[in-house]
Amino acid sequence: MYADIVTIFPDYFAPLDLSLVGKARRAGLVNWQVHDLRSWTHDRHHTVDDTPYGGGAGMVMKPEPWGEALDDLLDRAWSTPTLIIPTPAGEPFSQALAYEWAAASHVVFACGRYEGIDARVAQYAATRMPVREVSIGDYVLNGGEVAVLAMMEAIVRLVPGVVGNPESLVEESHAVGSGLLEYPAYTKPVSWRGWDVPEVLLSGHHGRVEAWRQERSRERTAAVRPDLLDADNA
Ligand code: 6GU
Repeated sequence: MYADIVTIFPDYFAPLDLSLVGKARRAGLVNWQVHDLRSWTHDRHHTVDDTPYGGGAGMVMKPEPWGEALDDLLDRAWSTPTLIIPTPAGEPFSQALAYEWAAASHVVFACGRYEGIDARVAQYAATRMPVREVSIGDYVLNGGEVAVLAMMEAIVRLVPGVVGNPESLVEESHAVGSGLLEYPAYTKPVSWRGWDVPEVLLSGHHGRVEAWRQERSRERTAAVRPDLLDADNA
């Protein structure tokens, strides 16, 4: 999995070199390059935005630097990448998309700022590569950078070899596949500040443990995400 990340704030992506994701890069399992959109401008002030046609508040990112950036990245690519445009107006990002892009050889993230990127950029891009506009939730961020950090973490941990014990992904994908939220976890000590670890987890009885965990998953899902029960039923 190789990613090009285009942004006007390259510094946002320094934390990708930390922890599991940074380790995966150093191990050669994934790689990415961060590009400053302003390197595709030609004016003295490296202008990337302008006022919106039709009026309204805020600024819109100009199409020209984006067009040149995409052309350059496509010229350098050995195969056709997927363009991912983070926007609160996009389709929901999901574990399924994370799996899809973890298996992709090349993705390009286009981080918009202000009120977004001139809509013709996505139209042009779609003539040259698959384009996905995606949102990470129903709230508004100032730009796509933080969304790309979240998506990169979700994607990279699914690249084969990145997570040490693939069993943990299997368990998790069961949780995702079942459409239920994760059950609560406990570790030592068995008694802490008057709260005890649920007896069943100490029983060593695998079947009872599984049944208890599934009950807790259903309970939690019903409490905070009833939409998931409706969607999946059971
Ligand atoms: Cl992907 N971008 C921005 N700017 N805001 C968001 C988002 C993305 N997802 C949720 N809010």
